[in-house]
Amino acid sequence: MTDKTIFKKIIDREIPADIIYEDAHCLAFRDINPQAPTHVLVIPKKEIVSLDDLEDEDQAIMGPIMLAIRNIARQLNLDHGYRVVCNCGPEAGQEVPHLHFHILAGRALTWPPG
Ligand code: DGP
Repeated sequence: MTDKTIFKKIIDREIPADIIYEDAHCLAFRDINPQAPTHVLVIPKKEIVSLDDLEDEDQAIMGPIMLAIRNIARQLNLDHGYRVVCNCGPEAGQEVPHLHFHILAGRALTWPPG
C-alpha cells in the first residue's frame, strides 16, 4: 500500500491547512509557498495522481471542480483576473502526486511561464 500524499493528509485533516472552500467533490486551501498574493490549490477529494490519470468516470467530478474554481475566484473577489495552472508530470513541475489546480492572482502574471 502506498503512503498517503500530503494532500490526502490535508483531506483527512491529519495535517493543518488554511482551507477556504469545500464541497462534495473538492477542497481548496492556500498554498504553503505562495507564488502570488493569492495562491490557492483546488484538489479533488478523490485520489487522482494527475490530469493524465483521469478516467472517463471522472468527468462527473471535473465539471463541478471547474465551477468550484469559478466560485472560489468570486469568493476571493479576484475581479482583476486570475490564472489557473495544472502541472502534469515531472517536466511540468508537478511535485505532489495528487491532481491539483493552482489559482494565482493579485499581481500581473507573465507569459510564457517558466
Ligand atoms: P506542484 O508543483 O504543481 O505539484 O505544486 C504543489 C504545490 O503544493 C506547491 O506550490 C506547494 C504546495 N504544497 C506542498 N506541500 C504543501 C502543504 O503541506 N500544505 C500546503 N498548503 N501546500 C503545500
